[in-house]
Amino acid sequence: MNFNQRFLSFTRQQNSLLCVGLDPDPKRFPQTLKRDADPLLKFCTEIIDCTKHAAAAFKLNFAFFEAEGSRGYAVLEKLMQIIPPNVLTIADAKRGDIGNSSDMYARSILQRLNFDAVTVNPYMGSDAVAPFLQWPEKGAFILCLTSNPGTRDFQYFSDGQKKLYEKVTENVTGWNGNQNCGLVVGATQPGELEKVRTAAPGLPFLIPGVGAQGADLETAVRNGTDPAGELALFNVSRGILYQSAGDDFAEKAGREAEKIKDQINDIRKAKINAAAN
Ligand code: OMP
Repeated sequence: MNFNQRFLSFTRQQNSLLCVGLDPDPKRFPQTLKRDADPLLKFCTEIIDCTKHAAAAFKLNFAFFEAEGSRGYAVLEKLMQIIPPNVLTIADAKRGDIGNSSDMYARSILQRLNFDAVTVNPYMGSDAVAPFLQWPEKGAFILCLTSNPGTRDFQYFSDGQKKLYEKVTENVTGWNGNQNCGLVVGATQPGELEKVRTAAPGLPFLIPGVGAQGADLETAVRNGTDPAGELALFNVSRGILYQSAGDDFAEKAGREAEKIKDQINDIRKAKINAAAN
């Protein structure tokens, strides 16, 4: 099965378009956890355990693990053993380099660590992205229009005909021979999200920006899903991880994940019903 088919089968099986973002920040860990032998592992393990029923995917942000050095990398490896096989694993590593270097990044993330997908930066072009697409069952979410204020610096640059993010959308559609390309499009720019969805109707989208970055969930789901209300994952990290600073942090995270999953599903249903009427 290619990645894009797997994407649909995971989201359907879990009946969820929620991606739980694992961005574990030790400064925000509950006090009691700080006395644990391995607070990073304990925090992530408990979060995974309490949110896995509501998640279609976990996105592990490498920055938060690499900041802990070799201990953080060891936690990353352990978490890959703990995450259940019915939930997609996305390495948020934003890689991309000359071909032979990208090939090593792809091997380390998609083969050795065995992630299902990785976030990739397309700035260096097709040869930098290609190594991440060599295994059809593994996917690459390519940065298209990001959620941060800095998008204005480059991504909106136009040659008079197309903006850079539109060019990225067009090229990625052309790189999808193995049916394993996806796009990262921020929920913070809902009008553009709708435009990218129209330009790339068959690609899975990874959509961050809901929660701490303040994007509206309803507009993001309406504009980011395909006409069948599918092919999108909505990532929420801080908005789930830090619901409570007490011992009940994982339980509260689980409840919030469940709530967001249900909200997304209600919006999908309303979108499909509105289109049918
Ligand atoms: P929260 O704002 O805490 O939900 O975290 C958002 C997560 O999505 C972080 O891990 C970011 O690194 C990531 N992200 C963005 O916020 N914006 C983007 O445009 C792209 C990403 C990403 O590639 O995941």
